[in-house]
Amino acid sequence: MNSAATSPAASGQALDDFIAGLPKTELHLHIEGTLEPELMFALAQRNQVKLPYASVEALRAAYDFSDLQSFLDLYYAGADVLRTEQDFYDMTAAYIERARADNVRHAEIFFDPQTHTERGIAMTTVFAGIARALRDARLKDGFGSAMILCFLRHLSEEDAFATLEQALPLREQYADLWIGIGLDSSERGNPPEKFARVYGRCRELGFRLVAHAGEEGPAAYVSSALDLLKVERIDHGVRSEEDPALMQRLARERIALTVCPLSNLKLCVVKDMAEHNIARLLDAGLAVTVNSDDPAYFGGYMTANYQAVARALDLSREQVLQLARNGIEACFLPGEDKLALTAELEQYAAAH
Ligand code: ES4
Ligand code: ZN
Repeated sequence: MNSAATSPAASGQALDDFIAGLPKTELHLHIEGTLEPELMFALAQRNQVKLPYASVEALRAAYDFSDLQSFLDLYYAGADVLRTEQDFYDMTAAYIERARADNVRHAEIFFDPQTHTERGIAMTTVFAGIARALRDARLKDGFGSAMILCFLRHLSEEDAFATLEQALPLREQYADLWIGIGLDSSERGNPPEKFARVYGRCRELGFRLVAHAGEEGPAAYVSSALDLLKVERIDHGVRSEEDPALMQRLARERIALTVCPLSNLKLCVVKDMAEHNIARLLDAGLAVTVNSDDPAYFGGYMTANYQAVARALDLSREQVLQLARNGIEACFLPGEDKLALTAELEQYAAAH
């Protein structure tokens, strides 16, 4: 073995390789946020939709965000190319290919029906396209997945109720996939309490509940998502650190945070990856997980997210492994499936 093998650069490479092969779960992924510019242009052409960008390069160059809203404006505009069931299928199939390459074993996928039904796309079109791709992937090689329907928090609770009513007739047909409800879009000024009644209804209906909170909004939104919406996981949640009592509660109750490092960097939630608090959250005993959010817009899928934080924060192999363990613990699979995934993870760690 030459001396380079023990240099910091070489050990960084070894950890990058360990991360690449690690069996992963993905718990915070907006399917509309996986639409790569190339596919967006192809769908625009197929559907004769005019995009306000001359080229793939010009579109990519526009991915320079200052905050959540500056991103959401582009994300909703980009989703306009999605018109047919095949469009939703192609987008989802492309995501699955990327996820497989990153050794993702199970993905719990957000989708935003209001983004589409508002444009006159039928609820059935959205469900059918996404679900067909997920079912094909399951049959092909056991790629595991679930669907989490998200309400857009910048719209009214009444609108969320109407969306739920439109989706419920499809519940039985998609019972193998549609397991949960989430809450996304513009956080500030749209606190969890705005959706307390519709979450109460979703809870009665037996859905698993999650919500975005503490991304741009304050730690108080994390607390109210737990107390008023009764969610089981918090999406993002990085601002929980501002409330020590909340931190203790999250640690004690092992309430998972689905953290998205590259998203936080691109949306200026953190100035520099070296300032990301994920290692501190982990050290405080929280069930933090690594996820990719809107990978087509934020510059990387699962492996890239793990590698970015591992490098910037100089994470140990054990810390990386704990993040992956947390991802299995926090997912909505039945206990026996979690045990099987954990066994696969521990076997990988023992062999690498
Ligand atoms: C989102 Cl990063 C993020 N935050 C809130 N809502 C979203 N929808 C898609 N990506
Ligand atoms: Zn998100």
